[in-house]
Amino acid sequence: MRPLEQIWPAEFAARYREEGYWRGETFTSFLRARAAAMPDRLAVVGGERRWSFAELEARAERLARGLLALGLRPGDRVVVQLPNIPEFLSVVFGLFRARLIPVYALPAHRSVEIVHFARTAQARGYIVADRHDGFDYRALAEEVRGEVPELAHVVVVGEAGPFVALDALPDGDAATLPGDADPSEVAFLQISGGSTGLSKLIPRTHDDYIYSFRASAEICGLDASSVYLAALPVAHNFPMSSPGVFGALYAGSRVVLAPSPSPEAAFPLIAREGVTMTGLVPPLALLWLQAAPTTPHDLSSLQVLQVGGAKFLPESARRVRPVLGCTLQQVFGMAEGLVNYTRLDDPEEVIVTTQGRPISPDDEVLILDDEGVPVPEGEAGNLLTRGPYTIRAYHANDGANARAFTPDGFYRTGDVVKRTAEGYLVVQGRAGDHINRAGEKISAEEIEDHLLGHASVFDAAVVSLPDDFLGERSCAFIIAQGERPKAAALKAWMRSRGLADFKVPDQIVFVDAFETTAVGKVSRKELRASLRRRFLAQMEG
Ligand code: OOB
Repeated sequence: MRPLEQIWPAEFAARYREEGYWRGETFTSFLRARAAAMPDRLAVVGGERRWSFAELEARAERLARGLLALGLRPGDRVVVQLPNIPEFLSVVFGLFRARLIPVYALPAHRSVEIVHFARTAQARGYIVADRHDGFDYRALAEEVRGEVPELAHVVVVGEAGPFVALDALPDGDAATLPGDADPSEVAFLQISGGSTGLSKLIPRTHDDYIYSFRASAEICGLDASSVYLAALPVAHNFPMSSPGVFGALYAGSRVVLAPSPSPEAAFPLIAREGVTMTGLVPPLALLWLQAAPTTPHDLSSLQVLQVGGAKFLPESARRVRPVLGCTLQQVFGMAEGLVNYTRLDDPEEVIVTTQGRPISPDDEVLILDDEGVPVPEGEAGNLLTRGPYTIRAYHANDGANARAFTPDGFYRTGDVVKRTAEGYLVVQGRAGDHINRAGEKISAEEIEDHLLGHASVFDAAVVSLPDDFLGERSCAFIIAQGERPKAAALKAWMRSRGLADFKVPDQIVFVDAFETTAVGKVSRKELRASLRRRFLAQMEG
């Protein structure tokens, strides 16, 4: 396997530095600077804990020493699977301090996903919470370690069981701490939405990622008086860096971590902490719009509500200002890089009808037809992009790299967009076959592969169907062999395989056969499209 790298050609790297996008900062250097400049200012609030910038830095430093004393070595990959608790931040800053490389897993991931991340990243460590949302991550860690013995060190926030407690890490020696990272080094691996097959690993450098959240914090108007609520799981790129918890800390703002994005959990926190900004996926924004008019909690501190991860329809977008009394900001981004924002002072019509424009003047955007020719202004086409914070390659995945990147380094996003005369993007849909279920991306292919592992499944095709609440839900069309299994039993079987819950098909439809053409089997893509079309036509009929 190649070493962890993310290489921009020299002339691009030189330009990005010259333009001042890449400033040579690292996660460790920026936290150190904030802790020195504003040691006592409150940085992180979660549960009963309230940590200042100085305390966050001191905790990160202690963890860095402890993790090295445990036997991890700079450069090792460590899968981090933590919910929205303050330790998420002390742990990742601790990893950065020790030059360990976090691999961010979502709390919803289960053994199938974690084993895949651990193997692909060749991870040696795994950091989990003891329990969260009724699930025991120590049991998951035992299962994963059964399959990936190289995962030598499991560290648990809370009751450790058979593993090492975060609070009981050995006392390492400060002299063992490495010097600060080279800012052009890969700082962590993020998880791709998984457009085809299993999730890919996205290597992001200090230079490129810090630029993306520093510029995001500016666009979003964050400063030391701002209070950012992380409502979505912080391991996701949106609440992590758009501007997310990192952009907020960079700007000297306070980060408040919500245990859940539900109105019941988030509204009291908004009132208590004076939250000024937060980000949601569309289905949650709808729930908030429904709950806000009758809530006893004072939401008047909220100035900006960001919505992104999936398309927010204009009818819903229009309700944000009247109902919540704050500005809507649409966010269209991807873990691979490019992030677009509507600007806070844009006309309301632009805010409700577009998904914003790129962060950087050096974000290059191409909108091409299927032959690779630019479409006329205002028409829909495939979005490709290249720029100072968009990756040039996935980690150790030549096949995906050949498909996802052009020879001159543009990333094929798979999204179909239009561009307005003012340069704002309007998302129309996408070319690929993934399901965007409330912002969680599900690869049709990955789910089909699992279904084919069931003895009673002869063939399966997974498609997205429109859903009033989720935006899209997943539907598996299945040809059974032998007796048709019960849909509920099939779903339970999928879960028992160790697949994240959000990937289990919402709906299962048994069919006798799939279409074939005279030349044999149609492509999976056409098959999915035609099953979807016929099913929707039947529903309407
Ligand atoms: C965010 O990142 P990912 O990596 O989970 O998913 C990226 C994909 C995009 O390619 C697009 O298909 C879809 O999610 N998407 C949207 C959208 N925002 C993301 N589709 C329509 N409208 C939007 N506003 O989802 C992500 C990363 C950073 C910031 C925000 C979202």
